[in-house]
Amino acid sequence: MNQNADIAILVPGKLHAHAVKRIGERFRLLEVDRAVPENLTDEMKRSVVGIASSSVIDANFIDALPNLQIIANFGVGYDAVDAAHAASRGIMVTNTPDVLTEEVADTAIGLLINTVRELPKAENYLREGRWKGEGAYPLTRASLRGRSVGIFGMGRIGLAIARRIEAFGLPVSYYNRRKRDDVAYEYQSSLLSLAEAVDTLICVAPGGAATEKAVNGEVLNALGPNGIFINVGRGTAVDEDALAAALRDGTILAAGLDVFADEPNVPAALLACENTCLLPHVASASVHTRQAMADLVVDNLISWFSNGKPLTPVPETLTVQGS
Ligand code: NAP
Ligand code: 8YV
Repeated sequence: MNQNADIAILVPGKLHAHAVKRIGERFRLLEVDRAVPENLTDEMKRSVVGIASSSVIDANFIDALPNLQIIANFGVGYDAVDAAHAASRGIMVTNTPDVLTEEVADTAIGLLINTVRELPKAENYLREGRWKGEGAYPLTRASLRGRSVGIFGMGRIGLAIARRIEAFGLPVSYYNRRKRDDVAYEYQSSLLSLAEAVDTLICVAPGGAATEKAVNGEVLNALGPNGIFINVGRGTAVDEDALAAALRDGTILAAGLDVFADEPNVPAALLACENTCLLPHVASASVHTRQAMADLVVDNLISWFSNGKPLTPVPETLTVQGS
C-alpha cells in the first residue's frame, strides 16, 4: 500500500529496479532521465522532498529543488553528491555502508590474484587452444608469496581486505589521514611512505578533491619495479596517465583496476598495457549485494520521513535535523 503518496521522491537517471519498485510502493515516484535543472517541471520543483540516486547530484540541481530534505545515494562512495553543499542547505545525505563491505573485499582479493597470477590471461590461452598448440602457459613473473601489502584507505572495506590478506600470511600496513587505534597493522603517515614500505598497494580510498590523483608518478616510483597496484576505491584517486606510463616503462610490474576516473571510458593507454587486469566497476555487483544496497537506500528514506532519523547519514550531514 502507498502510505505516503504525498511525499514525492525523485529518481534521476538509472537506479536499481528493486529500489525504484519499493519507492513506487511507498511514496510518489517521479523520474527524470538526468539530474539537470532543465528536466524539472514546476510541479517537481515544488513537490520533490527526496532524491534517490546513483547519479551526479551537484549544487545546481540541489538548488533547483527548494523543498528538498534528503538525498539517498546508492553506493557507499558519495563523491558524486555535493554533500557539503547539501549540508549547508540543511539537506540530509545518506549512503550504503556495510552491506557491501565483504563483497567488495572479496572482489579486491580476486582482482589481486588475477593481476598477480594472470588467471584471466591463462584462461584465454586455454580457450584459444594454445595450451595444446604451444604447451604450458608461461610461469608468472609475479607471486603473492613474499609480498607486503599496503592499504590506502583502511576503513570498513580496507579492514575487510586486510583480514583476508592476513589469512594469506602477508604483512599489512596502511595509510589514512588518522591512525586507527583499533587495529595492530603498521601505520604510515603518508601515502608516499606507505608505497616505499610495500610492494603491493591496494587503493580503497574515497573519491573527491582530497584524494584527487593521490596515486601519482612519485608514489608509483616508490612502489618499485616489483610493484602491484590494485584500485577498488575511485579512479579519480589515481593519475591515470602516470599509471599508464609506469606500467609501460616497468616502473611497476602490473595493475588491477575496477574503477576509472571517467567511467565508462577506460583510457586507451591502460587498455594497451598487457600488464593490466581491468574490470568494469563490478566490486559490489552481485544480485545479493546490490539488492541489499537498494533496500538501504529506501529504508533511509522511510526512516527519514517516519521519524526524521536516517539510518546511515554521511559525516557531512550528521547534524542535519529532520523536521
Ligand atoms: P570508509 O569506511 O569511510 O573508509 C574510507 C577510508 O579512507 C577511511 O579509513 C579514511 O580514513 C580513509 N580516507 C578518506 N579520505 C582520505 C584521504 N584524503 N587520505 C587518506 N585516507 C583517506 O569507506 P568504505 O566503506 O571502506 O568505502 C571506501 C571507498 O571504497 C568508497 O568511498 C568508494 O569510493 C569505494 N568503493 C568502491 C566500490 C567498487 O565497486 N569498486 C564499492 C564500494 C566502495 P581517514 O578519514 O582517517 O583519512
Ligand atoms: C557501486 C560503489 O558500483 O558503493 C560504491 O561506492 O562504487 C559501488 O558499490 C556504485 O555505487 C553504483 O552506482
